[in-house]
Amino acid sequence: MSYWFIADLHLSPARADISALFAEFLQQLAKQQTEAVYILGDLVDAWIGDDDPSEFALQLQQQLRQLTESGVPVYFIAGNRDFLIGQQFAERTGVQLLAEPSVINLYGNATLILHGDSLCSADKSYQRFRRLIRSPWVTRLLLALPLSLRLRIAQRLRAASKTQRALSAAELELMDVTPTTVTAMFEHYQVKHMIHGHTHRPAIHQHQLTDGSMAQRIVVGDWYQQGSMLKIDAHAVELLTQPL
Ligand SMILES: [Mn+2]
Repeated sequence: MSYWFIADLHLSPARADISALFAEFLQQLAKQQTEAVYILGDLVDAWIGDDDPSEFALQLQQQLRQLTESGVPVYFIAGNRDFLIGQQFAERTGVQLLAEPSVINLYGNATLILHGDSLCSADKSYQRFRRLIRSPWVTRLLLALPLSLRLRIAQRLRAASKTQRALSAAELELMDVTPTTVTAMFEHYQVKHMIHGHTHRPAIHQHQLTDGSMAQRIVVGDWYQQGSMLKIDAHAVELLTQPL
């Protein structure tokens, strides 16, 4: 039996190739010995609300439904692109929404799971924006906007992310996790294992905590040029990729 972790798929109507690979991946999971699947945020490039009637949104929810109906538990932690995924989505798909961060038990190891943007604390202006946009009253306000307006906002966001210029070394640094914040998270939640996405830098890192003990942080990769997944079973921890 294996646990699977994925993040940063950024599924969108503009990338049918990624959606096809994701659909195939879900079908594979239904056929294998899958203990559970954890989606650690940014499943989609933009989510405007569970009332989105688009073919893209409906198809995605159907595909997830098929997997949960096959008996595989699927859990979701929101990222910075899809925090408007809500209760209706959960009911339609059978996917269980988890609070961020959550602690899960993987073969006796208490493991902190989160999207990861909260770890990038050097970027102060982003963290201010995050606190604002993720506050419950802003979420309510966003969802109260007419669907047509939310669609236009999502289109703008998608267009903006497509025209990203090359980033400077300093900007890239800001977009990675802040080591002191990582250490603080390990110690606050009293765990030695952490799994997250967001930075699009798949790797297994070791961190020394202030008491000298070691902790492990696994970063799950994105799905821009390939499928990326983390597979954990009783014997191995593997970061895998699948070609588009
Ligand atoms: Mn993200």
